[in-house]
Amino acid sequence: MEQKINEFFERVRNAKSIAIMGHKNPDGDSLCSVLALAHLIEKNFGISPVCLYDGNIPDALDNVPLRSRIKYFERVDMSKPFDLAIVMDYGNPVHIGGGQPILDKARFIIEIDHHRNDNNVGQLCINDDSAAATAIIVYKMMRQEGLFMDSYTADLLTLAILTDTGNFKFARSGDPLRIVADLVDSGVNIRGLIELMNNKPRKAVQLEARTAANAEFFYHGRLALATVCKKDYKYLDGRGETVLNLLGQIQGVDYVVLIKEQKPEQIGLSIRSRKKPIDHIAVALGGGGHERAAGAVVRDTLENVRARVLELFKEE
Ligand SMILES: [Mn+2]
Repeated sequence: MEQKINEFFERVRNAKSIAIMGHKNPDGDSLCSVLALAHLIEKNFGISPVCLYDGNIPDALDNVPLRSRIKYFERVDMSKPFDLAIVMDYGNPVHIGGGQPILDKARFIIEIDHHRNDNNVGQLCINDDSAAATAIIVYKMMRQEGLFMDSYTADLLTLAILTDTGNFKFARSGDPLRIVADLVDSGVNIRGLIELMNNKPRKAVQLEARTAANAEFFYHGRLALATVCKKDYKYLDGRGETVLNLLGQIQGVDYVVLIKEQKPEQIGLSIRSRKKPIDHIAVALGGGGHERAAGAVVRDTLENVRARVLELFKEE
């Protein structure tokens, strides 16, 4: 790892153009890790990376520091290849989305990720699936290299760790807490950052509440299944984490699945487990993720996907 990080900074020093992107439909870790790394590179190496995204950025992330420096991928000049393309937090090549042509042309590709992934796209991979967020890897890279960190970087790294660990709930080691403790000592205000993200449209929160209220329960109440249909999907802000959290608080519920009809015959799934790993279920549906928080996108009808989910959970 140490050597890979050295190689990373060597390549950054020699690059004249850098593009950084996260996964499609960015979440807090994806967006903030991209911005934190770009800002670190700019402040420490004097080169300003282009930050790219594809899909929708949730309104809850509108107030993230430096949010305005991230560009929609279609607005980037594709005529010249980038010396370095850095993909972060992407998990699976399908999540690169519209950024793929940039990778195809780039002179060198680096990935920085904390998802389990056997299908790497990077020529240099700084991956650690024991890290609770991609931002944890960025923090370690920053410290190893002895980089200067300002309050933007500290806020962005904290936001990324808070969102991906569900405010530390999913921490599997002391790392996220130790790192955020260090960031707080350097001036980060956790409460202020959480308040920054309370920025969802009213319709989004109302939809989340309604979706949770209409959930169905299977297998003696161990599986909670909630559905967002096509006409409501446009109001959903992000993945529907609030729905997953609410249903996961119910006595006896071990698994929560949120089914989202993104388009006719394009169904997004978010799967959470309070006990056993369930990432194999996401993999069986063509997706992936973490042991207890995974997802997939399936090209099929809502009814068929729902039936497959119920079938897969029969064994659990
Ligand atoms: Mn992440």
